[in-house]
Amino acid sequence: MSFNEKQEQAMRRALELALNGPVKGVNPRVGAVLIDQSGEIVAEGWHRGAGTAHAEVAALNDLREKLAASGQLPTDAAQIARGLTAVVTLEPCNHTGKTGPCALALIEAGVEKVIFATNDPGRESSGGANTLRDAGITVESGLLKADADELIRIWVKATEQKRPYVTLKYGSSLDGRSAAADGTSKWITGPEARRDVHLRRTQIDAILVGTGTVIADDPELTARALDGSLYAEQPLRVILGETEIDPGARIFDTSEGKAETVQLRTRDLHSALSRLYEMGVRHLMVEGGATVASEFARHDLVNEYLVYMAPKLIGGPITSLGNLGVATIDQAKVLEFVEIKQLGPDLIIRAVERGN
Ligand code: AOF
Ligand code: ZN
Repeated sequence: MSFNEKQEQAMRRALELALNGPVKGVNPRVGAVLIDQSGEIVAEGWHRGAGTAHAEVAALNDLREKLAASGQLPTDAAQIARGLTAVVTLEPCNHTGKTGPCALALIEAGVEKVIFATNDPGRESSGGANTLRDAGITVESGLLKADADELIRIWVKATEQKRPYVTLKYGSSLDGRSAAADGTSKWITGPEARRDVHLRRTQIDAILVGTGTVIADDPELTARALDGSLYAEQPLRVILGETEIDPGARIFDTSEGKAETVQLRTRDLHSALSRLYEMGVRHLMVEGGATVASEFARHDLVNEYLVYMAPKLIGGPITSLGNLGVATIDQAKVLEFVEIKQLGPDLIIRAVERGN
């Protein structure tokens, strides 16, 4: 295998390591490996979530432990990575946040070269590449960039837009209805779709519904298996709107590992999203009802539509979305499908606004 192929293999390993990190939270998933001059991996690390060591530091710690275990720790213990190359999925950070700057840690450890896949979009944290170059380290970027970008797609979008990435989720009949004329709507889609919704709830930071939905449906808004048992990962529950909610509502029940619930007493979606971002929410799932869902869509605050479509026809007046501010067909919101899959009898459709 050529040296270039070994570098690419090292980056693939770093991408794989990154997947060990949490899918949600304020920090991205990042993986790092250290390779020697023949391209062999000598140490590995990944970021385990906000407040813990960054991937590069985790890899340096791994190296230190391995050297110590084999009695090879150099006398100048600071320079443990002399001559090694760091292969990282994200540009090493340049700032002191909850942890120190990775660029500095790599410089101090004596690495010779740094290869990273994609840039850090954070305004404060970016600039690591330049710091490394200024210290005389060879820096290359762009190796397997597309894979690294896909891995942190949601986090990057949220960071750039300074508000949570919004997934708007709704269930719908083939003809775009969410309920029958009498308002009944339970189980339009089947158990496979329901299971999928609940699994996705474990992968997001927060789930939002309007006060109307809380009053009408008294939902629990937890992430549960089909047998009703709670998953370990639960999203923060968010109620949007000014109407007072009965403190006895199921959404306020925090027993048995159920998440906290907050009510944002505002109708201003921008301020609601800013507050959620400040609270650490990077991926928000908006689950209804139709009024809240339509408001998010109308204000172009939806990054991704997640539709569970049942092969049923309901007809009548109760549609999944209401007024979107589309007065004439030229104003229709044009989306593109990025995923279509059959789940039992139903379809799951993911769509994004073009260029979003
Ligand atoms: C890296 N390696 O493994 C990660 C990075 O508050 P802190 O100190 O944890 O810094 C968080 C920021 O650092 C985060 O917003 C992102 O820009 C970057 N994440 N950088 O060099 C890592 N997780
Ligand atoms: Zn860092």
